[in-house]
Amino acid sequence: MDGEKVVLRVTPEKASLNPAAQELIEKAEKEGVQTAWHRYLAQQPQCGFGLLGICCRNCMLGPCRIDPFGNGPQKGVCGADADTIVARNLLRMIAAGAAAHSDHARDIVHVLELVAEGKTKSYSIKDVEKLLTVAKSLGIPIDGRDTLEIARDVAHVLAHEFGKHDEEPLRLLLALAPKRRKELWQKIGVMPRAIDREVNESMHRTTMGVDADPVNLLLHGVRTSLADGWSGSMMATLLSDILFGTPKPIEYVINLGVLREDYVNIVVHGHNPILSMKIAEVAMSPEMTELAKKYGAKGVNVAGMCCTGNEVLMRLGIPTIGNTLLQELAILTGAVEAMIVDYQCIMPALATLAECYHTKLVTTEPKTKIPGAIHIEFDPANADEIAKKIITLAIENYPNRNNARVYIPKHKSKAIAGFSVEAILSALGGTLDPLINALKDGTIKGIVGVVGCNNVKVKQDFGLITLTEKLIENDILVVGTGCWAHAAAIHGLFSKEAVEKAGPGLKKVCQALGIPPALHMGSCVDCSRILIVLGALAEALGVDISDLPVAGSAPEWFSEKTVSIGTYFVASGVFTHLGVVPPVLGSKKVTKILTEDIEGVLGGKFYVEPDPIKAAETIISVIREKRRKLGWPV
Ligand code: SF4
Ligand code: MSK
Repeated sequence: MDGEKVVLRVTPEKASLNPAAQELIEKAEKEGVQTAWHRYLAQQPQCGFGLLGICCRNCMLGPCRIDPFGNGPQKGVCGADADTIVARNLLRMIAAGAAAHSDHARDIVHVLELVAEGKTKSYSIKDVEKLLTVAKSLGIPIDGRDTLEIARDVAHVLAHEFGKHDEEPLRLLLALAPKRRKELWQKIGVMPRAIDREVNESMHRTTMGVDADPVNLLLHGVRTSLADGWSGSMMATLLSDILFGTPKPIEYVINLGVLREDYVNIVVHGHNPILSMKIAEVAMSPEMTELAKKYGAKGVNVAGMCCTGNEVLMRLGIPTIGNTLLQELAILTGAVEAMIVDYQCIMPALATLAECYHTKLVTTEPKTKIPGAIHIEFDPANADEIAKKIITLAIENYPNRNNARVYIPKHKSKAIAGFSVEAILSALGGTLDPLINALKDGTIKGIVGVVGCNNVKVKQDFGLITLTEKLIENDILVVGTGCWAHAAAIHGLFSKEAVEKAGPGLKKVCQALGIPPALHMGSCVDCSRILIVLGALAEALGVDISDLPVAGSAPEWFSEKTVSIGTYFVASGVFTHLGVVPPVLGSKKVTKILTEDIEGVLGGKFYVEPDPIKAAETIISVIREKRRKLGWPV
């Protein structure tokens, strides 16, 4: 592997809480194959300057670094100090995360436009009602108009949001964010004007010789993140619902045990449903089943991975492997004929790993090419043909499987997902009132949104599950997205039986509504659904989001996208926990702003705590305090 021998040993029980992952890490060690856990060990010790955020290579006067102990240089060649460097680096992380979510949204806007203009037959409008709601909120006339005409207007208005030049706030944000928040953002000058503009300005401000004021830099980080949460990610969610259907409660099966020995296994990995929904649909066609039989398999089995897995399971109940640290382990089973990827969270290591087995790694996006992978460009105007071509490649690869090297762990769990805002409302009988009443009388103490990722620095799923269990045990409803959702499903928290782990109040509500105590709201862009719920609760109660007994948490985050999510949560007034320390400790000033001062301005702040139990206890006390201030029983 990579010309490197595996000399570092990973203890499976310490690496992951997931027994299926443990079995495959052991297989990796036996077969001399590296995983992210091995490469993490090989990286030790990781760069202390990087961890503290005090290295800068934004120009070639540098690279520069600040001595954290005060014995060496305290300024870069240009004179930037630790505060400036840390704030600039953080802003670049936010911008990258916002860019990822929003570029994903741009691709979906493009498909809606193709559909509206009759330029693709591969996609259609699945949720007309949602299209009309979105059109109305954007001020687009709907009466007596053809659906496709309305769709075209929606696509054009939203496409304009990326690059518009005026100073007006983003229209989706104006339509959907609660009044008090909008007034606050206006007052402090962080209203986002155009999605690309805020990302672009982040890059401009952080290049050498522009913005050196940490507060000014961080405020632009807030503005950029708002362009993501209340517009870019929001757009991705709304348009995915319009094109592929708004999720409803649906059952599915999850964990590495969903791979099937006698089927052609295709894993869809990445983020955008445009590719994965089409692969899932075409793979289930009789034509593809017949072809698979010709090659000796019983059929084609599509399994989801990471957030695109969430997209397909939320709408089709497609079996799912799970979260991001399982991506290499899926190939390690020796039973995956093809892994088909679009973008984000795809480890370049997959290509080398695929070569060790018979797996074909197929990249499909011009912006995601990986040396060693097969590149078949996906074109939404021609989606069915391309999907067929990719699936055929996988089927033809089935005879190359080396059965002697196949090991599929048995572990899999049943789960229930599909809790869009509409599905939650429908479970509540069409109005938020039952939830509001349960919050007010203390049957449910609060709501926490848990998001994002696994990180090799944390035992896989341990932070996510420990925190979630502690919260539900204390009558706090947990909602969430992304890789948290996969962990919660694998460890049984999305099953009906999970109510037994909930406190008495939450248990009563969940039993009455027939829902689990932790709700799967979708992929990482679907954190926008959490914003909608929070906004609706605040408006209904006549308070600000920052007054609500709610919090956010990312116990095992790694991605720049999570930095953007965390920032728009805080900007929306939410107390937000991070379980992995962000690279800001090199500046006392920036650390203090983010974890203390910002609360006085935005009503939310960051709180960093690696121990999930301590984090849950703090979140519980924050929720208790918010309830006390509202005059609700604590
Ligand atoms: Fe060094 Fe300043 Fe250039 Fe950064 S921008 S590398 S601190 S000289
Ligand atoms: S896939 S961003 S590891 S949640 Fe959205 Fe999972 Fe985090 Fe990627």
